[in-house]
Amino acid sequence: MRRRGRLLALMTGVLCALGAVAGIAHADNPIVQHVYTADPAPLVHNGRVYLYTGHDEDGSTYFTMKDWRVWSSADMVNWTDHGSPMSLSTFSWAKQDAWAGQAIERNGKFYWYVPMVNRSTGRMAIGVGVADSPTGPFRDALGHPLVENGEFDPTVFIDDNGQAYLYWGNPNLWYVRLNADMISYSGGPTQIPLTTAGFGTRPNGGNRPTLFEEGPWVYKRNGLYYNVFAAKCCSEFIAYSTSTGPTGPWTYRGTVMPTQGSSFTNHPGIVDYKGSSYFFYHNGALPGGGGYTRSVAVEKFAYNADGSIPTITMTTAGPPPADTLDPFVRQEAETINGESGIETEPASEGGMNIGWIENGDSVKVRNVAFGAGAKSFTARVASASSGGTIEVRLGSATGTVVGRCTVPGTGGWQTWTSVSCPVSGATGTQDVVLRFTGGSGYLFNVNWWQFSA
Ligand code: FUB
Repeated sequence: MRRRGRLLALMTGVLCALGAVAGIAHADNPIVQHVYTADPAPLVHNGRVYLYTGHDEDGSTYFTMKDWRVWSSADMVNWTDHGSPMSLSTFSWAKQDAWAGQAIERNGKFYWYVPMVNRSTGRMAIGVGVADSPTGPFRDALGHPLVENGEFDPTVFIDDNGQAYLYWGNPNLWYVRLNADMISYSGGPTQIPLTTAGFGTRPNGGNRPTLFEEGPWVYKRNGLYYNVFAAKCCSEFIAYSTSTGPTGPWTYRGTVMPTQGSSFTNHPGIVDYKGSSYFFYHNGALPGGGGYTRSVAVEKFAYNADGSIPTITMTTAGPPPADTLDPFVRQEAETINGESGIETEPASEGGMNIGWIENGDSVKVRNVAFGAGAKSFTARVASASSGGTIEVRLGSATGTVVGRCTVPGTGGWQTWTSVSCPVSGATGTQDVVLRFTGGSGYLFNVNWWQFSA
């Protein structure tokens, strides 16, 4: 993951072109800026949205994907990096291609359905990881594929009566009825007829007459079943169909997101969260980005009165904050709205920390509710070098400095200590930038931070 030199150089070029100052991007999309992400699958659980993604390797020239990633947010603008709790190595039978999946909760367990190439057959198969927490760690629930027919892109859905369904497919579209244990099924895989009435007409379709390509996302809202999918190839756009039942017949309803965004694939994920609806997708918007180096993004939208989905276009601004961020409770340093130059890694104290910090790097968090004001700032830090300084700035990386904390050398990159410094002038609701300064080379790591009132 230490691709910072290359990405930072690219980032610098783009930021200069945008006229940005001090190296931090003022856009909320893509959601994640320090690694490439693809194939978003959001899940709302206990008041938080968890986002399950794939991970495109740096410099990839194919869908070279070895692990999956988890992110979460309470406000849709600041996203916490939970690292990689599931990878190809979780599945002893998997050879390659950690492609698009989806996670769901049932009875306190989290089931993550993912496609991979089965090393003994050479075909795409769908496995299921299981965990006791939405952030894992996930283990192989079965020790073998749940289902295998050479097709991929599983989406999972539990109907109101408790019947769960797994759908997947490219070039066809399949489903099975999952049993209540979520790791077995009744009956066999069943093909959903791909009719042009159900899935639209592909121009010059040949042996793929309908628009359905891959990436189905099936859910139910106000009694209507939705199947949102990647349409046509290539480049793809996002389209949808609806039905009065979970297995059809489907009626084609049109475009959700037109072809846009420097990636020839796209992939949908939809949730309702804190009273609004959100559409997740991917594009090639990061520096160095493209069809094999993609990034996940999100837009807020509202259903039309008849339940139809409006046409949604990609933005760099993303959605407005769905909530404020509380600075008076511990916040993970890897909870990020925007960054410049940092990477993340597992922290010895648990969770992740930010690292590979050099002079001038920064992390931004949005919509921080200071209220009447903060008096001090504490950060959990570690440094195998001689440390540096954390500047606490308001608004941007060139904004007013309201606090300055000195970070000492601690004798190791995972040898943690807490440092505190006074803060003055941080009141109301503000964006906050932690800007890191010091000498040359890597300065220090940060695990978490917190203000006191
Ligand atoms: O990420 C690999 C593949 O690209 C996914 O499985 C498809 O949906 C497409 O996004």
